[in-house]
Amino acid sequence: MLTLYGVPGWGSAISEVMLTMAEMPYHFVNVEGFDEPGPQHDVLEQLSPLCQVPTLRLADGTIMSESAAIALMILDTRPDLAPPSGSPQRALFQRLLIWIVANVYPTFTYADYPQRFAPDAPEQLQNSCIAFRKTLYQWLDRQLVGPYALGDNVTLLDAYIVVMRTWGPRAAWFAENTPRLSAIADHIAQREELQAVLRNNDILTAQNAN
Ligand SMILES: N[C@@H](CCC(=O)N[C@@H](CS)C(=O)NCC(=O)O)C(=O)O
Repeated sequence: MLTLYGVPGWGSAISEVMLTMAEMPYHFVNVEGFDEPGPQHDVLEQLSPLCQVPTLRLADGTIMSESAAIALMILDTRPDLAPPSGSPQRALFQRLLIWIVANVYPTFTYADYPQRFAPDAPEQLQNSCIAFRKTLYQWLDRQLVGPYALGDNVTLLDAYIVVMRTWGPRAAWFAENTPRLSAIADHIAQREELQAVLRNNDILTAQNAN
């Protein structure tokens, strides 16, 4: 059995959505508060030195971190959750998977913990990360196809879209500035098999999220 360490609504939700799409059962361990000193931090740090969620322990005890690495691992058993090898959509899938974790995700690392990285100018760092993130999402919006991120078929990339749309700058901003991304997130959020996992992570449709 897989064990996923996370916090409802946080980055672990991306992995939860992926595992649910892939019909891979997992046990969820809530490590809320892990980003402050304390027992949850100690548990997670022992597993993964960066102390981030998602962190996944495989059945044999192997530790996986990094949402994109977890996606690639899932594709080993569920290749149908990405476009076929050799297709142009496959290249876009690979590009956007890495692009999101390499560019968008770090804006959260720095903006959520600015004091850690710029103790003399935390507000400046936070503001510039948030502004930069908006430009990234606007570029991403232009790459997306619809009704799912890459067209007619759901892929693991859609897990990022439906979860990240609920994070800053929040659903109302996405609806106004990145309408394609917003519509895709709405479309994914309607999938029957995802209802429980989305509810457990407080991931609502745009109508409800602020
Ligand atoms: N590159 C990682 C980023 C994971 C990440 O930044 N997770 C956030 C929560 S959404 C976190 O654990 N932040 C705590 C920290 O960075 O100290 C991934 O793609 O999984």
